[in-house]
Amino acid sequence: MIRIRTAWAAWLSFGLLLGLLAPEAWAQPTPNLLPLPAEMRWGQGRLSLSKPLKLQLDTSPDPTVRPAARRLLTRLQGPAEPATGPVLQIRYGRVGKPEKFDEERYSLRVTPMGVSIDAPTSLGVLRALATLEQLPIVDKKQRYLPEVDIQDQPRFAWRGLLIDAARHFMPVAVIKRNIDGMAAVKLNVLHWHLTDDQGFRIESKVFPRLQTVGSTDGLFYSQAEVREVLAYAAARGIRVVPEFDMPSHTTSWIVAYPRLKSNDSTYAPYTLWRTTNVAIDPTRETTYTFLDSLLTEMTALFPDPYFHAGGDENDGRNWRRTPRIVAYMKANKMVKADGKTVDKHQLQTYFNRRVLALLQKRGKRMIGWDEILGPDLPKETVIQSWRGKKGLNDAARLGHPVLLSSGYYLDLNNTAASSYTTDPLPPDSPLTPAERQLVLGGEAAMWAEFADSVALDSRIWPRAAAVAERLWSPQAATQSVADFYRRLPAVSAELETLGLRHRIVPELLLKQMAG
Ligand code: CP6
Repeated sequence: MIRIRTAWAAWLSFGLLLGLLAPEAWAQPTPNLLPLPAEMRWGQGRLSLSKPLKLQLDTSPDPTVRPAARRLLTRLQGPAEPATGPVLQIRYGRVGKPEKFDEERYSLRVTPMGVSIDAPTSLGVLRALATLEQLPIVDKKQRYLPEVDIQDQPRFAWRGLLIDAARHFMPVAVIKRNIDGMAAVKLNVLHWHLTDDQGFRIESKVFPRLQTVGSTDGLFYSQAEVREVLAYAAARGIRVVPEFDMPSHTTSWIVAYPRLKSNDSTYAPYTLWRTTNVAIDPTRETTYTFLDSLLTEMTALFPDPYFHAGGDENDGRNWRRTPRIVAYMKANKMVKADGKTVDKHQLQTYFNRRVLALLQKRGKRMIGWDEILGPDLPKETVIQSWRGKKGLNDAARLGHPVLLSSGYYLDLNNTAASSYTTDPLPPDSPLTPAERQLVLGGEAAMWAEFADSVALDSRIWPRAAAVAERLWSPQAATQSVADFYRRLPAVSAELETLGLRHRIVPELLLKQMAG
């Protein structure tokens, strides 16, 4: 007994002595995780990756989990499936449904013996795998996972990326690799901007002129390609919300089907930058018969419960210059307080309500840009705020679920730091606790007037990672811009390996430096 105690004490004092002499020598480097997990505790042990991990997943009611784990292991250690060795054990409770904002919580533990992932839903497992991908440390040619215990969950349920595929068409392969990038930083909603003045980029079987005449370069997604993208995203726990932008931003629709137009002005040829302020005619019943057929087709194609109907940047000029529409506004008392001046906003609200009814009939919740906000707008409509923080606060005060995009516009070439410090709910937010509950999250936005499919990746990455961390990680742990920039190169390198080319090629850089 005494001898054991003595041995213990000896070892203890030896350990303490070493600890006192060189604490840093014993602290191993920690990986640069991004987004930062909610809680993590680093240990001193390590799990060498010289022996490949064996996947242990006993039953998997969600068919996405095993392929996701295999993809991760292939990226970590190659395609070998060893029969023995340290184990990656995955356990989860039930199938997670991204479209239901199901739980994304997970715990991830690495010990010298193996790795274990536990989560209430399969969605949590997918997020844990994204963290695991960022864990390996390379040390004097040895690769290992540091011992760690991570408990993680997102701050906001809606962490989106808007990709404008209308101004410049973005091929399926480009969309897919950006979905991979999203998964790497735990973004979970692809907002696919499919139509705009310059092009209608999705096949309609009911109104085929939309894509054949409405896309001057003939580039659009077939419905089979759309399904392929939806499956690819779903396998990564990512929702896809399509946007059909109306009543404005619809030159392509009107060129294809002139019966939608408001007046008889001739339409300027397409330009990438500025188009005339056209809007489809909200006063004719034929407009709604058209939309009913189109939305029936498109809501069946996209399974997500949310559907984006645009609503931005309609200045009303096109309506005010059309005598028939002005007469309609007067006849329906859509006038300002003076009782005389027509109020296009009331007509837009009327249009929104009609579109909302068409979407609700198909079981969808409507999203619109912040211009559609008004006292008569039904509360279930989700508002996406892009013109400023005010839109977000106004919408929440009026009882609407709301998303922040103002401050997250990647195409404006703002810095990652400016996105990083933009918080949907900063400590000084004027919203009440009940109003705060309505803030679902936010979306980075990549408008593509000035970016084609080659430039796209380098405009989105790595800056979208700033929005990803802002929306996933706890507020208190993410107040240092410097620490964010310190961790960013690691995720940037990870994104490069996913095919998202955004770094300056080192050889070129060296040549430039050499003059
Ligand atoms: N396209 C569409 C755009 C923008 C919007 N809608 C936009 C406006 C201003 C800025 C960036 C983008 N290019 N359809 C507004 C939501 Cl600064």
